[in-house]
Amino acid sequence: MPHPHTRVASSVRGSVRCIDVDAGDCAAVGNAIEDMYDDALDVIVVRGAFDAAVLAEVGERLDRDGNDPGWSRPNEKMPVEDVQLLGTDTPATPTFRSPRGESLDAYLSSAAAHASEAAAVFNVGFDAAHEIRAVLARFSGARAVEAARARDGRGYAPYTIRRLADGRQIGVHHDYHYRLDLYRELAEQVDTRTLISYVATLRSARGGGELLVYSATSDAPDLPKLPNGYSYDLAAIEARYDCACVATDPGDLFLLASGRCLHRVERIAGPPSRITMGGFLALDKPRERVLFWS
Ligand SMILES: O=C(O)CCC(=O)C(=O)O
Repeated sequence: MPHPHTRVASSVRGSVRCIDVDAGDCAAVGNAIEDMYDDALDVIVVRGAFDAAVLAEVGERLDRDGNDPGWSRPNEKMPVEDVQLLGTDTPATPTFRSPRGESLDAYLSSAAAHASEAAAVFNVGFDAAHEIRAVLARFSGARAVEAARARDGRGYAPYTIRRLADGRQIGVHHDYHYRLDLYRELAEQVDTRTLISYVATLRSARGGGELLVYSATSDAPDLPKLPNGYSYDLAAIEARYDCACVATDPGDLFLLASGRCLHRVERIAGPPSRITMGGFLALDKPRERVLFWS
């Protein structure tokens, strides 16, 4: 039974279940995270989830020429995917520098070393990790929301800030990352049926930058691949599957069942850059808490 707010896009094969709500009108979607886990919902877009003026001011400042607050570039080898990051130089995903991800120890050390760079972009009085926790709690079904911690107490990066400048994109992929070494402790703590991305916008691109979500899921046996046997064949995926297109403004948030749904970010055309802050979240195994990291 579709959720009452669900807009089901027209379907070639399957459909992307996407809800678009205003932050002031979220009461009916308070259990969205569990709905995503239960494969009843793929995307929720929340308009005005964060203070738009606060995030837009940071986005504008980060996009000024000559402002380098310490961006790391783990995909530098692949110019079209050259995302800039604050908050770690060792993200919790495969990168072109490290296609299998780094070790858990390298990930945790990087999160500790780079945390202050991300926090420092916000003015005093805006604690981004705290704000993210409060916003995610509105969709957690009254579960506690906590930043993930390793067994030895070290913290995972709660969020990263990401900049996609002119000509950059995020290619089609999904985020079922539990097999990576850096997930070995998280995989023991969380319900590994899926993984959810959370992304808030600080600055929108004028050309490109939309999130495109496909009805193609990571467990489908016959997803079209290129002859290299590794990369998805985007043209074939677009021909065969339904797609939902999500455009966001500063302050908007989306949650995406990214462990399951193939998705990508459209290539940026010209300035301004697209700047976001985000990461992943999951239910813990007893489904009592939500843990988030980036
Ligand atoms: O930046 C985005 O909109 C999407 C990021 C992404 O691909 C992900 O969270 O898996």
